[in-house]
Amino acid sequence: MADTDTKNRTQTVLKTAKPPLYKVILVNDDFTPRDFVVRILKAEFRVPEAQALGIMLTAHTKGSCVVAVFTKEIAEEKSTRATEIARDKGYPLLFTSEPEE
Ligand code: TYC
Repeated sequence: MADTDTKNRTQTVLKTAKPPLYKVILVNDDFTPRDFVVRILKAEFRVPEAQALGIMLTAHTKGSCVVAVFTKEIAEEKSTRATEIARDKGYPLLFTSEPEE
């Protein structure tokens, strides 16, 4: 009888809420040396050399380039920190963050 019990039962399906993601964007300028941009991408975003070079060149030619995607807090922290390191060295280099579509 237990095997053929067809009574409706309520089932709760738990879904994990995904946090909204934010892009960190590298903005081009005319003053920051290319090798400094590559160095900061490697040091602060753990991007390998070849990829750092590609990101830097894309920002250089197109005006900006997405570096990586993180949760909001991490994206903001990382862009602020990388921008501050550049400021300390006297460069106008800018990292911003914005929500991913
Ligand atoms: N445009 C800079 C130069 O010619 C290099 C550069 C690249 C600066 C990317 C910022 O996001 C940047 N020295």
